[in-house]
Amino acid sequence: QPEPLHRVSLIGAPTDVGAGTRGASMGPEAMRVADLQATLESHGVEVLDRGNLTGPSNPWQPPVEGYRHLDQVVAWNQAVHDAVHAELAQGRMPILLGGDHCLAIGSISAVARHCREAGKRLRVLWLDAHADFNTSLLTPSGNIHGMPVACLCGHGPQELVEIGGHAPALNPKWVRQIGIRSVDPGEKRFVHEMGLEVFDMRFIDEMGMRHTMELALATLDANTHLHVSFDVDFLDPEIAPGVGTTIPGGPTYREAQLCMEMIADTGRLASLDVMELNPALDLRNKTAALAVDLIESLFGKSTLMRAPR
Ligand code: 4U7
Ligand code: MN
Ligand code: MN
Ligand code: MN
Repeated sequence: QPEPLHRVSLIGAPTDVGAGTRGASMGPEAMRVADLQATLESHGVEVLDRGNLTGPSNPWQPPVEGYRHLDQVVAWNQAVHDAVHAELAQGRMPILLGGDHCLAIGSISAVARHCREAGKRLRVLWLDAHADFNTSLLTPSGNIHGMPVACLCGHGPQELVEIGGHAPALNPKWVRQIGIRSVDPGEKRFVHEMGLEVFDMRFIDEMGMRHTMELALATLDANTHLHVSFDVDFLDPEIAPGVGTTIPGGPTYREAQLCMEMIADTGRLASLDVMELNPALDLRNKTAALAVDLIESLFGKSTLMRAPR
């Protein structure tokens, strides 16, 4: 049953070094202001706020050999890796508050390392408008927040690929991508080549969120560590304007809730990233409040139709 869920550690990573728009560095504080800690506590979760990690500032430079800010991205991801791994080693559930999505490299490398050490199977759900599967040769921007899944699967600069001490951190077979609707041409070919399992918006339109999640969550067992990497731009921009890269045609409020509720029902959620929230582009912290609402559903907020567990 869902034992790791009850001891959570919040880790803030206030940086936007991997992004193409400034402002995701303010994401952790916006989620605190939207009452994340008290909201989780109201569901009986023990929450420790570990505060914010520190790292280099954003130098705002053009790409060098296909990467923007590689040194700074490595430093931040090393800090994230160490912090996330330390929580997992203590039997706690880390929630990484981003920060841009390049930090999923450090977070998920730490999760993968923990799973190797603990003999667990790993399943990663990647909730995003984007596949984040670019490489230095494929990227149209050089922004490393468009590359974390490729890096985790072994395709990227050695300093990032090896951050968890074992490369690659992930087998593409362990990943399910959900909500995808913006993939660059070269990236698309590479996603197919690597055999990533993608439930794109067309699939969700045709099959519905319920069937999508049944497939994405199939074959979990009692020994599976479930990691969710939630890029807030997964959500439709009508409900979630506070992100740097809005792509129309995302999940509605209810579709997103159902997605989170079905993850909660598995009882297997053991680590979480909440990334790319950009308060500089938000409206009165509305997107932060929505992110907190959805995180609450991941922790079993239920309506009257289901008996509390
Ligand atoms: B996010 C992009 F070109 N694909 O690589 C790129 F469209 O973490 C966007 O999902 C990446 O928000 C978006 O720069 C990264 C672009
Ligand atoms: Mn995205
Ligand atoms: Mn992303
Ligand atoms: Mn983004």
